[in-house]
Amino acid sequence: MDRHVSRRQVVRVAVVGTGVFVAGRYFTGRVAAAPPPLEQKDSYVVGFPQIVEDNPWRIAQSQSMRDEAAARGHELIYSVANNSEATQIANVRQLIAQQVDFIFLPPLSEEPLARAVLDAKAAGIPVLCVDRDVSHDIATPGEDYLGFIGSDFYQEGARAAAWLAQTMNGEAQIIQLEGTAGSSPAMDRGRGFADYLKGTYTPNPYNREGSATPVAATSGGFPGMEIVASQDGDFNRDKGREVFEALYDANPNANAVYGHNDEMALGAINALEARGKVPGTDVILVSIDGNRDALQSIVDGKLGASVECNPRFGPASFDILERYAAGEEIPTIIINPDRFFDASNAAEFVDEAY
Ligand code: GYE
Repeated sequence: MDRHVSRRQVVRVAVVGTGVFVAGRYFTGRVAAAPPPLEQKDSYVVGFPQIVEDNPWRIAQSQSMRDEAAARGHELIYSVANNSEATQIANVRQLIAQQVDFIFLPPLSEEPLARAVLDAKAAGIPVLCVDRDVSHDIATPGEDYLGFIGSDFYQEGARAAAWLAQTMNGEAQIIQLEGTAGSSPAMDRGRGFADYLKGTYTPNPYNREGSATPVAATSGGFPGMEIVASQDGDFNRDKGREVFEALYDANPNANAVYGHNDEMALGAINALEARGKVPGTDVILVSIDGNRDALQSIVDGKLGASVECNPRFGPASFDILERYAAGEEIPTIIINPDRFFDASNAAEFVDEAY
């Protein structure tokens, strides 16, 4: 069984018989197998400890959360961790110390931030993971936190692979620019792409209302599609460019790029142009997010395609908070619907992009 499936399907038994400290009181006996409750109020104080603000996706997400909090009369306590796990954990602890009502957590990476989720639970504060998830081996959705809202990253990787395999007629030497190591989108986008090319991709069972054009499983895969080099570019344009330069100089026959986000692919496009290469002709690029620069680059014929990963889910996130407070059962995985942008439609959407 591949790690993707096993990680998502893990079912943990609630801890029984151990003592725990909850909100200043010591309990022995069974730990509640549900996230902390949330009382119904007109106005909440909610925490949003953002990861970083170095790319348009993050800026659009923060803006969506701020706008929605303001529209509904809630107070949003915002911080930014500058891509440091230690800082993001400290920022969660700060929110716990302030006794906020609720935390929307975009976890930088799956494992270290899962511990922060457990800290919030112990303090009686419900958490919803937004845009990235934490490790289910450490924190159990539906028990330790409400769950996850975001995109189906595994499918995003497969959609990028499907477009590239078709565009390259099944033959390519691919450089992969990976997202931040240990983050759920980097892991699942890598695996979805690789599995699709191997012919082992099968859509996630939870992807019911996800994308309008879900890719199907393939049989046999694409043996002529080879990932010749792959490295972490931290979801960042400059780092993506630097990593691409080193990988491309070592693999000058590479003729395709898969970026785990648009920013890194745009960095690779800069590097290619600096080397006198023609992106879109000499090297075909595909990435994920659908930001404005990426759509413009598609219009300009440089980037080939971008799988949408919608960052504007403030409204859906606050809906979940209010439904939870009203006592509704919340699904542990909520997938945003995502579109697909290529030369056929990028011009139409560039103005509304972020
Ligand atoms: O693709 C990227 C951002 O976690 C889904 O993180 C998000 C990703 C997004 O930095 O641009």
